[in-house]
Amino acid sequence: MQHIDIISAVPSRFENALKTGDLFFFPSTIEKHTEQEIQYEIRLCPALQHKPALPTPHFSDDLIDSEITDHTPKGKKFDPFLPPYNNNLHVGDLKDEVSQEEFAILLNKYSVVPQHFLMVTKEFRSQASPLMPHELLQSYTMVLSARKIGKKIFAFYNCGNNSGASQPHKHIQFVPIEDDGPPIERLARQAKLDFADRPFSLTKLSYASHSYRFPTNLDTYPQERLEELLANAFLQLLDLSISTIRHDPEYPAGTPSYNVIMTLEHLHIVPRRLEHYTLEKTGEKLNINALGFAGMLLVKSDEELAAVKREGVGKILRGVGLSSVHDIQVEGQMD
Ligand code: B4P
Repeated sequence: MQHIDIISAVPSRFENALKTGDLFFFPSTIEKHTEQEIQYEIRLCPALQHKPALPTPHFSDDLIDSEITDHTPKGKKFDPFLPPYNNNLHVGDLKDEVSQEEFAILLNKYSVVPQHFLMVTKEFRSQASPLMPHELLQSYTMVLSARKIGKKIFAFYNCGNNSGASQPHKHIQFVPIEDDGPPIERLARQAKLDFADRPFSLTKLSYASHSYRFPTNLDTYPQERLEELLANAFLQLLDLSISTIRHDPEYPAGTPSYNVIMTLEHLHIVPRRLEHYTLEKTGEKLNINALGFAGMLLVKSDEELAAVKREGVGKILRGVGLSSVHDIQVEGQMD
């Protein structure tokens, strides 16, 4: 299937899966919340309290499908991202012609935002592994194809044990954007850059984040050149994230965790230290994924909403992220 066909099919496939009961939709309300001149979005979704609990797996680079995720009724372990797929959630397949890697496009079975979908590797690959050039290319082409038919989406990837991911099988997620992009994008757009092709940091943020601005004419790039640019941008941001992590003597051992956010205009990587933030008064754990670092928090009760506002989104994100150690705009490959 072509990217445009996938994007065009998602709305009707979403409605159908909802009707057949193969997809669960959890209604929510959004509150805008401003701190230090940054406008965050806090989504209150009490219905998620009734989402079936899926066991938290351990991530590793060499996981095999028999070792992962939840259990079927017979007690056999089960990976929801391996074929055969539920026909009502499976929108279609994509193939990267150069690497020959195949992906399945699945509707998010537990959807908070309508038309949220996933691109999963057909063969098991680890969610703790970095995005490969062809995965960046396929993701960006999806975002670009949406724009070509008047739709706005962005991609995110929760990488590693402490990134907020709950599935260890490699999956990149896509969600529609309602207005002019997620909060981090509005901030990134305001950044004045001295060097167009170098990573930069958003200094208003309370935590380390590394961003790269794409050239405005990426839609005219031939595939090979586009893949090279995306891979290069990703590597520079990943280098900076690893370098940020190396400044933290208490960083957990093992493969580093980080969140990736890809919009039409920017790529962002946010290194992660912890999966959950523990709320001070209640001791409850708040799960933060890449959407949290896009500036979109998710809470499941009025009490959690009040606690998040009381403690502050900036403090919460800093709590699960790292301190910024790099200059505003730097060349990649720093110590
Ligand atoms: P992960 O990378 O593993 O983790 P996640 O997005 O943080 O979702 P999680 O599963 O931890 O759910 P949570 O309660 O935090 O993503 C796995 C994805 O696969 C998820 O989207 C999951 O729903 C989906 N999935 C699982 N089993 C599936 C199956 N059999 N078939 C197809 N898809 C399957 O959050 C609940 C939901 O809200 C998640 O979708 C999450 O992405 C979304 N969300 C979180 N913050 C949000 C925000 N601020 N705004 C809107 N949505 C938000």
